[in-house]
Amino acid sequence: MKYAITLASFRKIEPIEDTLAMLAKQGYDAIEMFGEPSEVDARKVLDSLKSYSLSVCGVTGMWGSISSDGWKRRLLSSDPVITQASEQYVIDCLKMCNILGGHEMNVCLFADDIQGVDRTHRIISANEKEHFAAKAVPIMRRLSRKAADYGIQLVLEPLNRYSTPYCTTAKDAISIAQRVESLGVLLDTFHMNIEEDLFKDAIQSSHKFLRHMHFADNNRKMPGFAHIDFSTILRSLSEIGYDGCISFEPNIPDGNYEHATKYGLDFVKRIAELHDKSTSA
Ligand code: LER
Ligand code: MN
Repeated sequence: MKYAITLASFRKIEPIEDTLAMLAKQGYDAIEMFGEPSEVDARKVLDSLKSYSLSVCGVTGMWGSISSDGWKRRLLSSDPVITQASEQYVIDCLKMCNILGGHEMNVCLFADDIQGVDRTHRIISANEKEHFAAKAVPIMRRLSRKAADYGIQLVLEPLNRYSTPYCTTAKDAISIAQRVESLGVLLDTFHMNIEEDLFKDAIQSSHKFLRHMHFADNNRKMPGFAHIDFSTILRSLSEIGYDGCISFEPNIPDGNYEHATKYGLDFVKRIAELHDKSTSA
């Protein structure tokens, strides 16, 4: 298993080089570069990565409110200027990913803001979901082909309803991935905890498409700091023979991440090793 972490989590804390030095010391294998190509000097980062023997698994798309420009990134907007800019955004990220030697980029589906919905229990009907899924298919086909030119696979990530309601479950993502050649799925434990019935079922049903995992606890802290059952998740991943990255995606509200990133990584590694021992015994 390869253990990675999203650099977006550290973006506001310190220069990238300092984060890389710490993560390498703590035992991470790889990073996910944040998808802000105009802010990243990819060749400089590549030099630092080499000196710390860290690799890049891919790029985290900065969709939605995680970035000040996120609102512009709406692949399902009804405004063609916005959709074209959003597709160009993915292409710019693919170019950066390619320079960094990464092989994946996540896509999350946003459309225009829905007026008049209950923002607390935001859900859309199955018919509306299918309408947006059908709209997503040709876009994802175009972008997946472009990604393949760079040796990169796009992975569709369901988010939770409070972020965007168009693709919120493994089932939603699979329904699109089945219609797009070479599109994979990324499952994120934080979002799954809100939207899925069972972690185990969501993982098992995704086995043909699952290429990447984001790990965070139910409060977006590192695993082991709240109450998601990572043992069940890791057992389910082992049962489907998952061999992709486990990439941590924590929120780090203050600069003191050293204990959390080390504790969370060791916590997950310990559980994974226990499962490995019990399956090989
Ligand atoms: C956002 O909540 C998220 O999970 C990210 O992976 C989006 O790129
Ligand atoms: Mn995620």
